[in-house]
Amino acid sequence: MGGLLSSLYQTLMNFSGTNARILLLGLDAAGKTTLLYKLKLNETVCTIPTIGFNVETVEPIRNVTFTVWDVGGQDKIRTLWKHYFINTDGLVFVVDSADPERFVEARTELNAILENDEMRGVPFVVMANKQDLPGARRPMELAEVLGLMKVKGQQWHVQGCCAATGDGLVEGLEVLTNLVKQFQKNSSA
Ligand code: G3D
Ligand code: MG
Repeated sequence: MGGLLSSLYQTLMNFSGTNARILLLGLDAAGKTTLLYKLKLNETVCTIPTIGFNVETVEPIRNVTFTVWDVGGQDKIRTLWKHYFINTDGLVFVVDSADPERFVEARTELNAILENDEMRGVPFVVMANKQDLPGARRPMELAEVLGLMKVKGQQWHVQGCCAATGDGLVEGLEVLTNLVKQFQKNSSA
């Protein structure tokens, strides 16, 4: 656990100098809260009750802020997301790899997120979560069903992980850190 935490802090340290706003999104039950707790980001979680959906914000760690909410289900509230997309530097999209019945829904929601002007060019990492469960789809298979190969104009990576044990979390965030740094450099150029 100490190892996981120190690698996370090492990774987030790479952001130093710049502030980064990271969104952590996914369908309900994908594993977002588990992931936050595993990374010990729970202590500072505060919930902002919002009409239609609850937004959690994690206090900045090494200049990095995480904002979290459940996506899915209600088309109507999607218009409310926009406000939270402004100035986003990176997206973590968590998927339950062992729940194929919800892959289409996950794909629809991810596309709805990426379609926003505010998200243009923003890099993202798909966390193919629950790899420990029997029948979990492998990361590349998930990339296929989510239609990631068709994504244009933004960098992405799919990371197999198990939020319950922490496996793969730091690796995924490390990739995101590098993509975000590149994105910030290009945006300021
Ligand atoms: P959410 O915050 O995205 O809605 P949660 O999702 O973090 O609340 O997780 C939903 C359920 O999935 C929880 O189970 C949680 O323990 C489980 N879960 C999360 N990550 C993993 C994982 O990597 N492997 C396995 N096997 N389960 C995981 P409960 O039963 O508490 O609802
Ligand atoms: Mg949750």
